[in-house]
Amino acid sequence: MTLYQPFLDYATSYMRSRLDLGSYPIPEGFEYKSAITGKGKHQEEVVTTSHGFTAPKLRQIRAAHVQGGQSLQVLNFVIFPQLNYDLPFFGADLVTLPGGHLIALDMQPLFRDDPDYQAKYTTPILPIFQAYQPHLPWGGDFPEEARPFFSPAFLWTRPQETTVVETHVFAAFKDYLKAYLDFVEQAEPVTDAQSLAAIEQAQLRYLRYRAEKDPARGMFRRFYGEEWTEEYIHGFLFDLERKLAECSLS
Ligand code: DBV
Repeated sequence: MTLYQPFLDYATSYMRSRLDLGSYPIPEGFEYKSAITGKGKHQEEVVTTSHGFTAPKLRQIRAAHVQGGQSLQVLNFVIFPQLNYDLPFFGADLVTLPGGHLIALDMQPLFRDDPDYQAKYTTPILPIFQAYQPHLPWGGDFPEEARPFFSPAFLWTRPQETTVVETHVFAAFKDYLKAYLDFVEQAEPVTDAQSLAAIEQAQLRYLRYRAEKDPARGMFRRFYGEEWTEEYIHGFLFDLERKLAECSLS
């Protein structure tokens, strides 16, 4: 069993218990990808698997799971709501590298600086965030340009110990996911044209930033090559622009 498999298993069965889950198409060649890295006795197989779902109100629920031995484990898990809901994104970036663990967990806001939006989608999460702060302190160094995409309840931490990931991080992950599905349950469709346009712009802003700055790009290119990586990023991980283009063609 690898470090983040229990997170993925939990999320899948928990979502199944609360949502009417359908499957989200994964383009050919991306469901399972393997490569051998390193030389001699340092050789290691790196496997990336992809997982995708949809649900009412949620356009794409997707995970990328990278397993490359003890010192390379990644679970990147994001939920993209339908464009007629003002829901935040659920974003989890759980990363284990030779230097240690790097954990990002948040309900990423569409409108970071709008007080009504904060009151609706951040204030209810703050008690959960605060409960974990003593165990999961601020991780330091963080790209300034990424700040607009995170809420004040952003859990960003770099635990040294794997047991911290298995206990506190796992518990926080469960609490955030539960709170997110509570938001989903309560969400009402947005119908006025101006709000719909603002949501689409905010989703595109987020998506373009993530596709452009994907911190995994270097790693994926090394393992699987440039062509596979770019297609993976734009055709699966952050695919909204492609999907919008397909709609307007058909
Ligand atoms: N990050 C992704 C995807 C990944 C992934 C799709 C499938 O968005 C993995 C894989 N994240 C990943 C890896 C690293 C990070 C780091 C492999 C380590 C990169 C390295 O050190 O080589 C949050 N993830 C990070 C970092 C941040 C995040 C801030 C540190 C990067 C740095 O220091 O420059 N999650 C990440 C982020 C957003 C987000 C920037 C922006 C909206 O949601």
